[in-house]
Amino acid sequence: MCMFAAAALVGGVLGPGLGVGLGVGAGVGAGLDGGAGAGGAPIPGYELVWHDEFEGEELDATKWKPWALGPRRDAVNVDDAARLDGEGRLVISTRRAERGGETVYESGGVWTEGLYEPTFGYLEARISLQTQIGHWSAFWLNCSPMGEPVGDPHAGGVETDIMEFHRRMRDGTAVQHNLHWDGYAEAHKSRGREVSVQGLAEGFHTFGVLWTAEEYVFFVDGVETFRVSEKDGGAISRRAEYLILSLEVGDWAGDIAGAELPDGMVVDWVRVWENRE
Ligand SMILES: [Ca+2]
Repeated sequence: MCMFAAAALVGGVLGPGLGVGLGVGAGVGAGLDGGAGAGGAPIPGYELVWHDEFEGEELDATKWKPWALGPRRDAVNVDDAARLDGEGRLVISTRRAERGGETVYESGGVWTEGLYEPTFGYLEARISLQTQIGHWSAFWLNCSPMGEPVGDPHAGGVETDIMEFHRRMRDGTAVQHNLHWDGYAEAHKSRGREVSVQGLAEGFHTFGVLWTAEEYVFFVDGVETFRVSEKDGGAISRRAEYLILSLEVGDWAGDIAGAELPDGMVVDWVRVWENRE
């Protein structure tokens, strides 16, 4: 998740070069619980090549590692913010803690940097979202450094926010899909859409993206919600990118002081299919 999207959305004003194209949003019908289902290829010709069902007691260190430990926005990321619940799910939480007599917020996430970095595919996660204001959840792809060289997103990569959500998105009834490219400085560009999702607050939903050399197609609960290509003014990464599941604390999501904590997101699985045809 990029700070520019937060700034642009909070202020309601897009700064120079911040072409966040938030559409009016497609309505998504009643979700199919489980989305793409248990390992079935959602796209003809695609095969499941990587997945984590989050079974067991310990996070699989061959697939994931703690994301961005240390100060991050208005929180401190700690490794135990992300843990398995022993019932087949990854739980990522934000909590209050006292450090040196001051209230701090501990949060975090996991990523696959250096462990698994696909180029193209269909990527999907089944997630139950957080309920409180003040922090946002995300399932996203990125690379580092993103945007080098500027002007060549094929090589420089695209931050691909498959799902971002906080309680201030249409009072907690919508999520966003966002793309960011050409880095995070003056050359930064973005495209995105906010989409309403029926029953978003209840239970699990699947969030996916079909990433090809030509376009990104986003899905919620198996229903296409946003499609963007270079012809639409978007950008496409053609380089390896890592997966991230994260919570972040910041004003974009409202004032965390008003949140009942701990609170967070629950991830049932992450699955990646590749085109083997
Ligand atoms: Ca699971």
